[in-house]
Amino acid sequence: MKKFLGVQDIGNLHDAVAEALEVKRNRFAYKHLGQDKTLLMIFFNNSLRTRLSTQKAAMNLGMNVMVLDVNQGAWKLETERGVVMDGDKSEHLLEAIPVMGSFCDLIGVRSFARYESKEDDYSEKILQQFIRYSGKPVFSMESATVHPLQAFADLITIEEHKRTQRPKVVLTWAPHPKALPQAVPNSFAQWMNATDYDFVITHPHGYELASEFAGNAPVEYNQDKALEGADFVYAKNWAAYSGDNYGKILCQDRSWTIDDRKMSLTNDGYFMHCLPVRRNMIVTDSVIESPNSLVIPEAANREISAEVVIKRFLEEMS
Ligand code: AN0
Ligand code: CP
Repeated sequence: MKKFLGVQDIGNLHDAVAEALEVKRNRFAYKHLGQDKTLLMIFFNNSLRTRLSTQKAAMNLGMNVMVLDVNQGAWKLETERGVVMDGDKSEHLLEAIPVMGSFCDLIGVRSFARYESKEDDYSEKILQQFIRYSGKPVFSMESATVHPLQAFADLITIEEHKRTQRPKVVLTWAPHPKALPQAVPNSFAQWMNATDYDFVITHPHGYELASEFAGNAPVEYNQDKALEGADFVYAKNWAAYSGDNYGKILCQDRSWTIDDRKMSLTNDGYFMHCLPVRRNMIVTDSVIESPNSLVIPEAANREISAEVVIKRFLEEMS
């Protein structure tokens, strides 16, 4: 593995989940793999879970870990080539990336969509430059269009809790005061489409995801109907993707908030969200605090998804 961005990079999903469950039972068994190896985690955006879980996973594997918050203490970075750098940016990404690469064996990058250019975001312009110029393997810790470590943790969580072989999993849009990226729903849809689950997407008109991620998953615009008989309800807000509405908020309808009535339509379904979550916008206090809420074990599985991915990188190095 030279990079980890999507479900295509992890190979057989059944094997990946089996490996995750084995790593979870015995998370310090591979400590030798990371000896004298260094992980560099680069954050262009905030994080709680990704930062802690990925560092923990690397430490489980015996690695040294360095974390750089690009916006706190580093030089302000220019990302456009050809710019006359007479403004407030002191360094270009094209020097910064190979310098960073020279101090580590593996790089994780968090860099959200900027919503300045759909083309730049959907070509993963920042992450691709790390892949091209760092000289080291690179993984997404949520980049412009994907959050694969989250989707892998979500899959592990569903596998641990499913009560039928082929559960019904519903990805539902929910309201939020700010425009959020499509990375989490994109990856969730991509990974769910790679399983044999009964996977349904529901959102208001105008929130259609990019077809490369949504695939052939049915889209049901009536949220109540979509939730009928669901075993897992995966809530998330995202901004519009389609056409000129890219990055815009089109709907603030609070009737899409996941509350007890919505959950009563499901098959005693579990509630999932990647966190951080705004209570009583996305989900009510009552639902997130209910015994059917998986948000904490789901977050805890981020350590496991990261450990499997980093372990695979290390195995290729040794
Ligand atoms: C981010 C998002 O929606 O992509 C990170 C989620 C893991 N959330 C916020 O910015 C609040
Ligand atoms: N779910 C997730 O990636 O959380 P953070 O943004 O806190 O890392």
